[in-house]
Amino acid sequence: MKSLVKRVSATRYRIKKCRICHSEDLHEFLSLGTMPIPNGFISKNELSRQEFYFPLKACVCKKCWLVQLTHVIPADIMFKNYLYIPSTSSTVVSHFNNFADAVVIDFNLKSDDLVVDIGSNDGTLLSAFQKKGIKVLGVDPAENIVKVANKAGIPTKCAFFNELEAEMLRREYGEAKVISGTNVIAHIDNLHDLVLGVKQLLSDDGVFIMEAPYLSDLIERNEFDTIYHEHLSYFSVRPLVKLFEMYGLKIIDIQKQKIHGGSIRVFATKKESTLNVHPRVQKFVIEEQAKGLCETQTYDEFTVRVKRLKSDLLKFLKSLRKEDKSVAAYGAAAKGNVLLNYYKLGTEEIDFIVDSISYKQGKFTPGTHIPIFPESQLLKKMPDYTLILAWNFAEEIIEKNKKYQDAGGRFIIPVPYLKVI
Ligand code: DWN
Repeated sequence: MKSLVKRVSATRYRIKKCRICHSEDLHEFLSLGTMPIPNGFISKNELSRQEFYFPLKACVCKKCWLVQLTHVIPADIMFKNYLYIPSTSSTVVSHFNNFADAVVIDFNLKSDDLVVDIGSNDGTLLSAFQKKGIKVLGVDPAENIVKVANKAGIPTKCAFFNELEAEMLRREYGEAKVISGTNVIAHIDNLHDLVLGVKQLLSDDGVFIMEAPYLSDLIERNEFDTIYHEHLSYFSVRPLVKLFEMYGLKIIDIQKQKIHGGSIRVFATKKESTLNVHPRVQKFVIEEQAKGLCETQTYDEFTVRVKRLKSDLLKFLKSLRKEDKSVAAYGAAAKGNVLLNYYKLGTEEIDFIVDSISYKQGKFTPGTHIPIFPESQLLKKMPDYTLILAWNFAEEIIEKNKKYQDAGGRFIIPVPYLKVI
């Protein structure tokens, strides 16, 4: 039977230089093989169609120490019909409410101040600001989700944010007191165009606040499955300092966040801003050096741990099969699809996945073709074990599935280490 897998050649979309400092001295340290776009869930009638597999590898720039993917898949392939809605998770909603509370107080926002959110998705973060009487504007390229946001009363422009777009937004809406970007900056290839756009739109006393998974946590907690085609960059502080300085911006504060397996919230202003630089900014840079984030060995050792994590889980699942135990999964997350494809886990090993997002229910996982059902099916089908693919929400998921555990069901957590509870 003709293979349904269409592997895109390894030379296509390969980068030649670092996206921040343009050095060609890139050290490749991790290969997760080739796999479909991790948010590319497929419907039943697409199961017999060819799927494109793209290389998934990571490298580190030996000049500015930015970790980045070796291949950049064009944004229009990735984001046209994007299936990620943050508002389904109470963890995310409360995280964004706290974000807005803190920013309104810390930067003394007034009702005529404008907050612009880059990659605003369904407007979950902006609605938290809007509820406080702050003017908001979203910018997001995913047509399907922009419709949802506008319908919910969050003014949102369907566009990619860059310098040209920023200039048009400034002309139409005026300068922004706050520009935010949560889990989106890592998705942007041309970071120089992004920073120029921020500079274009931000008021002189304004602040740019970006939040992204933190490289230090990713490496320390073996979070290999957060490395996927959407996430082009994996940030530590050092390369961000360099990027902002190129365009007359300065980092004034950095705050650690627990969300998504460990993130950093970075605050940057124009260098003329009177806002003080918090001493902990320098502390982050020093700590990153001490943790070896500027040494290639750190990344090679990470890959050794990732391979061990894979063999541990595969051995465990094999032992469960020998005992005739049934196994399902929880959370059809993009990271979950990375793990399933890298581990080559399909319907032989995983019977089904349950997920809270209605868009995903009734669909199948890309590459591995595992059916996705509503969460209620977990108790109905009662698999002996359930692999939590959305391990970043393990607490919330386990909390709401006490009945499954009381009935004898057990959860498997795959990251940072294999754990069965
Ligand atoms: O950067 C990104 C991160 C922040 O979120 C985006 N590129 C895409 C996305 O990554 P993801 O797909 O790994 O998302 P999550 O939010 O980590 O995955 C959660 C999945 O789990 C969602 O499909 C919803 C589902 N879920 C569930 O079924 N029950 C989540 C919770 C909390 C639940 O209780």
